[in-house]
Amino acid sequence: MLPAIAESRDATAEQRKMQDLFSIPPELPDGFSYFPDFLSEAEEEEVLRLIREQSLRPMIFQGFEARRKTAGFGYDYHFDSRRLHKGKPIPQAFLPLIAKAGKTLGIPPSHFAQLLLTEYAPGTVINWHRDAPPFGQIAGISLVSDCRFRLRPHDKSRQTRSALKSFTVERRSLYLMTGAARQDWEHSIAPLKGLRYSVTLRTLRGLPADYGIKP
Ligand SMILES: O=C(O)CCC(=O)C(=O)O
Repeated sequence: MLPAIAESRDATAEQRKMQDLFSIPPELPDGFSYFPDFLSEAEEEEVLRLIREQSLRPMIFQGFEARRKTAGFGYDYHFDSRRLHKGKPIPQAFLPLIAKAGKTLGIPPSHFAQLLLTEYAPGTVINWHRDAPPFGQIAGISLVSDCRFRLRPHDKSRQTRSALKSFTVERRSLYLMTGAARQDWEHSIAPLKGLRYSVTLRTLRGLPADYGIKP
């Protein structure tokens, strides 16, 4: 009995070591920042309540209905006309969340020109893409479920298996993509295990800082 117990203890220690090894986040590209526990549980509930007050509609992307629902505010990019359009103003109720994200990221809240609310049904993916060209920095807040976030170089010749970064983005976390992570890398989300919501905040490139929200 004793050796078996010792063996099973060893196995557990070994497993823990392996888990630790796999939970070490991969080295992320320059410009990707991650803030776990950005929201408390109570704040997450409050943001969910605000999202549920909005009417999210199935997203149409290049003529097809995607399996996610969205509601966008502020500036939006239309892929057909390849132009930015000014939509409904960002609801005041989201200002405290935007201010908190801005404070954490060192971005003045007025620089955020778009607020995008997204609901992902279980099983939904986001395919490989870079965000639309007029947008600058991209911040994402995750709610309800974790997701498997992936990054790969945009340059096809560098899209090797070993260049792929795959890591968990937890519920209640905040991430930022700027610089190389925004420009030289693409991102995607693996099929979601559960319902997930995200709040995406985008700045615009090269415009004065008076186009965004007014605190
Ligand atoms: O939900 C997210 O965190 C990512 C959203 C995204 O990549 C997008 O809307 O382009």
